[in-house]
Amino acid sequence: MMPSMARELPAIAPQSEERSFAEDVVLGLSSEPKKLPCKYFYDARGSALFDRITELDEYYPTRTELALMRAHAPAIAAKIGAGALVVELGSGSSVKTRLLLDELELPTGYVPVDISAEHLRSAASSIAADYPGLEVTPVAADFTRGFAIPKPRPSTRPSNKQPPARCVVYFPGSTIGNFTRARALELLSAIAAFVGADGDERPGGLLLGFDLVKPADMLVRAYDDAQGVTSAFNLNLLTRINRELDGDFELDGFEHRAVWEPGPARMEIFIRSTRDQLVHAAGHSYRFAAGEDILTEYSHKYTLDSIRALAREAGFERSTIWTDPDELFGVGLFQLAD
Ligand code: SAH
Ligand code: AVI
Repeated sequence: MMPSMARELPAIAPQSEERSFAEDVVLGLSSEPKKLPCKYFYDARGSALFDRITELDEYYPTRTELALMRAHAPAIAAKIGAGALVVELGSGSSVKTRLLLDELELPTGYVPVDISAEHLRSAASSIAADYPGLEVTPVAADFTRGFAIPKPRPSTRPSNKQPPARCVVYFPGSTIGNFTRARALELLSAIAAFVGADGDERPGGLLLGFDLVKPADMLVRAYDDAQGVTSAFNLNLLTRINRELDGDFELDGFEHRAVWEPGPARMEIFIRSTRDQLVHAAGHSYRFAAGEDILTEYSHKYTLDSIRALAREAGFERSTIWTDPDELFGVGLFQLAD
């Protein structure tokens, strides 16, 4: 049960889907075609590899979103208003968050939420050290399964001692793209309910980073870089299965593959078996044919119209979107009606 003073983001996955890593691996590798949920990329090494991806020349999303935040954080903060409680989903290293916190007027607290517990703790400590007076409450959770957050302690609130004026969910990085449209709609609808909870002085909003549709060659380069960092990030999932689930994947029998699918407007990321082989993990065995794929990730790309339509369907009636001159990436502030 959630504590009485908590705000709760409900689970977007049905209870029946609350599976452990072992259960997801057995189910996914026994399916036809084989697949694994991308949230399992993020063990400590996976989070470190993702941070290296964000610095690659080919991976335009991070530097473009950072530039958008540098340019527009003052306008975003003015629209959000004073005394906001910032809840960040998939906070990772919390780098972009600093640009937002630097501009917000008297934020009531910062709640980074991430599945990668060790990485989260270190990013949260670093924010707490650099923003004295800001209450930082990390929550190590799978945000698709719902989680509760404590309300900030009265002593750290702005001097008027009022409860948070509004809750803002920050969801940067285009992590929304890793969900199918149906799941993205469920998640955004849950966020709309979360930020519009009763008792707030004014409804809050969602600050969302999303990646835009662009030519295939640029997309494929971003997900199949020359140094092989994205390949290492993808194949690390097999290393994690070997370590945590007593697996015997031979890494030299698998390769990374990144494909642009224009119909659903998404990158599809696979691990391909390069030979016929039998692999064991989590107490089961799995037969792979040469050329057989495991789907490990979708990364959906939006248009300005498609993201506005998704947000509207989720209940956000007002939207302000900022993009870079080349329209590579977008940052949108989606708000409920006053
Ligand atoms: N926000 C950062 C990191 C994006 S990478 C940025 O913009 O650069 C995606 C992040 O989401 C990772 O830190 C990963 O651990 C986290 N994540 C992925 N799926 C998650 C889930 N289901 N629940 C919680 N965190 C998740
Ligand atoms: C976290 N997520 C938004 C990244 C993306 O671009 O879809 C994960 C990633 N996968 C491969 N490279 C980066």
